[in-house]
Amino acid sequence: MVIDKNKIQEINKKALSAHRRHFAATADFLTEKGIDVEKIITTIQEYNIAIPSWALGAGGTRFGRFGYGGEPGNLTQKIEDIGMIHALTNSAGAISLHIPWDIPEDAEATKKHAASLGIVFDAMNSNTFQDQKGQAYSYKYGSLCHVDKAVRDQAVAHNKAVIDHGIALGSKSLTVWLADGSNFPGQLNFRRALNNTLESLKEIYAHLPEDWKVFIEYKPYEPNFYSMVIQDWGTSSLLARELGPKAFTLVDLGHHLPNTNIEQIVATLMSRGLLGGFHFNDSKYGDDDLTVGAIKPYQLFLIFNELVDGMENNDANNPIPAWMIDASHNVKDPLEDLMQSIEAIETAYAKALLIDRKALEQAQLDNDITVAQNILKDAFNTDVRPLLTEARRRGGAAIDPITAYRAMEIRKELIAERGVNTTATGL
Ligand code: PSV
Ligand code: MN
Repeated sequence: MVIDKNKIQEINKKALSAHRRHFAATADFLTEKGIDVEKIITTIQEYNIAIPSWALGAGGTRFGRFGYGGEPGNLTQKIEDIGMIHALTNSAGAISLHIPWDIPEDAEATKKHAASLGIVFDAMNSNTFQDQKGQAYSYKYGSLCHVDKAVRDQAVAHNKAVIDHGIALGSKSLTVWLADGSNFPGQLNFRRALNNTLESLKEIYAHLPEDWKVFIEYKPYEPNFYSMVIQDWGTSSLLARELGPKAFTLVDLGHHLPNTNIEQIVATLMSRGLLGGFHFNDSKYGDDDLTVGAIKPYQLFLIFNELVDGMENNDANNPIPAWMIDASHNVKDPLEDLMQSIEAIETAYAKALLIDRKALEQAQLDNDITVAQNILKDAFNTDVRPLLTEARRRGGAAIDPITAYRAMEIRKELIAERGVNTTATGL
């Protein structure tokens, strides 16, 4: 299913005059404060967030899964879904594939199809956390860290194959997340597990084309509950350093112990040129994978404060991070959920762009804590919705994506087209 862009314009008409008034008032207010409104709109208009191919269906927990109806049953339909999100938001022009969940049958045709909807291929994700049909060895006791070289070789070969799929699609990066670890003390020799992992990663790294990057994702627990081989950003960045200039750390917001200061991790990594990518989601307890901004929007804003600061003062030559949503939704329409996440990410980004950085620096140099704190609060408390709406409008997208999505009855059409019981691949 492809959205007729004229329909979006038709629906926009109803909301246009209210938006114009709201936007004019906001733009006046911000311009008076010395803010370059046009620059923020352009930045947001050009911003794209990759959608993971595994987030387009309903997620589940280990207790069960409730299908949503009309879920995409193959990669072509997943790309169509992202095309719709992109048409409505003008911000989802990239897809991130998980292999083997989404092996393209015909890479050239898949690439063409995606391009026709304005979508490029972002990071490729390998999967050595599940056993696949016909696989010679099991990953029950680990993959890249395994004590048996034959298992490690199999996992390395899989990662190389994922890179090859990515090359065919025009991707430029590989994300490696390992479930490797142990459930009980004594199960693993930590040093051996880490060394094996590094040696395996070196082989994968050697397979990367010149212009590719590898992102190493960390996670403190789950599915292993005593230790994870790559448990934190320290371990990840240490591995990246040992691998070479194409290796970076990837921060998934849900992969931290409660109350971790993620914004400080972001600043530290960027200051050393080691932040490669981001997986956005939100959480209250653990790796809850909730809609971005649903629980801790201020934390997200503080993270973007560091991202903007790091991008503007890029002494360490940190690449622009790869942005991706990595959320899951058991009870919400996945497409609506993803659009909510996009809105939350762009809201935090736009607010971070409002921060008066000169004044903040002065307050910091003066040790004026009250003023420093208020500068951040002032930006955070500003309503940036009209700027995001204007960015969407100028990009030909919807003034209000979810209202338009519902007005067009897209889910109903998807169910009619694909059926109620289709299941998208993923977790
Ligand atoms: C693991 O929790 C993770 O965040 C990794 O990025 C995986 O690729 C993804 O989730 C799988 O759903
Ligand atoms: Mn992730």
